[in-house]
Amino acid sequence: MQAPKYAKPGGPAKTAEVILELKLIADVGIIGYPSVGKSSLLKASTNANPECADYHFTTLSPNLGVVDLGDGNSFVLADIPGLIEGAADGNGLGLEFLRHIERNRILIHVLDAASVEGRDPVEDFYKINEELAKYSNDVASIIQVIAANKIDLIPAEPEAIDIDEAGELIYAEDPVERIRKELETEDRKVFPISTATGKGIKELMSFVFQKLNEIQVPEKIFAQEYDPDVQIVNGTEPYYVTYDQKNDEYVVEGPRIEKMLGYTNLESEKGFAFFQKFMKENGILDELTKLGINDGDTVRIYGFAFEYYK
Ligand SMILES: Nc1nc2c(ncn2[C@@H]2O[C@H](COP(=O)(O)OP(=O)(O)OP(=O)(O)O)[C@@H](O)[C@H]2O)c(=O)[nH]1
Ligand SMILES: [Mg+2]
Repeated sequence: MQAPKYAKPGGPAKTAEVILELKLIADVGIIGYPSVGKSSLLKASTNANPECADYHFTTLSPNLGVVDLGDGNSFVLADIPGLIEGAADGNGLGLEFLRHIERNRILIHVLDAASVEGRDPVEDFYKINEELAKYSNDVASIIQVIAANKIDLIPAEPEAIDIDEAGELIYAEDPVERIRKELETEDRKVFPISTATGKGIKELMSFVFQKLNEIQVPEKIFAQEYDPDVQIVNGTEPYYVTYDQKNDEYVVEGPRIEKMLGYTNLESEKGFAFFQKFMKENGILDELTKLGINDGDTVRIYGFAFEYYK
């Protein structure tokens, strides 16, 4: 037979106003300037169907998809809204969505290698990383893999951009080569891709998957941000700790204590443990010590009497 092991005696209702903040949990996040093709990459590599369009901030909230590499190998990929210079100060959509990538183990940083909008992808890379660093060191230190996107728009033949004094044509450096030269390191690989043709995506995702398996990330334990017991019970209402000479008892009373008793079943182990924590955190034990309490003395809390032991 099952019987409840823990019950509270009931007391005045408690109310609390809470704001819940959703944090997506994905293994890998896609970041980058607006319109570089982040959503297109999610679409091309997963079953997700996010909106993709040639205007900035098409994506207004994060999208998730599963990259399935076959043989049961898969990982979760999140595409987040575009970031721009000054995002840390609220420019564009700000950094509001970066909380979603806090728990990512790898970030795919998408660059527009074809400079469709005239920006320099290498500069974009540095600018966005600056914003990440302003947001948090943790996010800035997540491993990044660079996806040099839109390679279908890079002319196959090198483009003549100038002519030198001897009348020889000067050719533009291949943008992918330039990105490699400027940004590739041993820990930061560059993958030329096209979400339009699908080129390079498989290689990128296989690498990311392999990297995910390689990196030994210490299990991140996130601090509890909100403890309803502490928030609600450790209130600001007064309590009083006095010594009652006539009965040789220490008396603890007041609205804060009454409220706590309403929530706590002192006869259960869990309830009693909570009660002890409450006594300590609210400074009641300190007050008793100040009054000179000794081991074995009696503490009366409304209908309950306890023997005090340090
Ligand atoms: N030719 C070509 N166009 C691409 C490629 N990848 C993306 N695009 C186009 O670029 C535009 C922007 O793509 P999105 O995927 O919406 O870009 P995003 O980075 O998600 O943009 P935001 O959500 O606004 O930050 C769309 O018109 C895409 O069709 C590519 O590899 N080649
Ligand atoms: Mg998008």
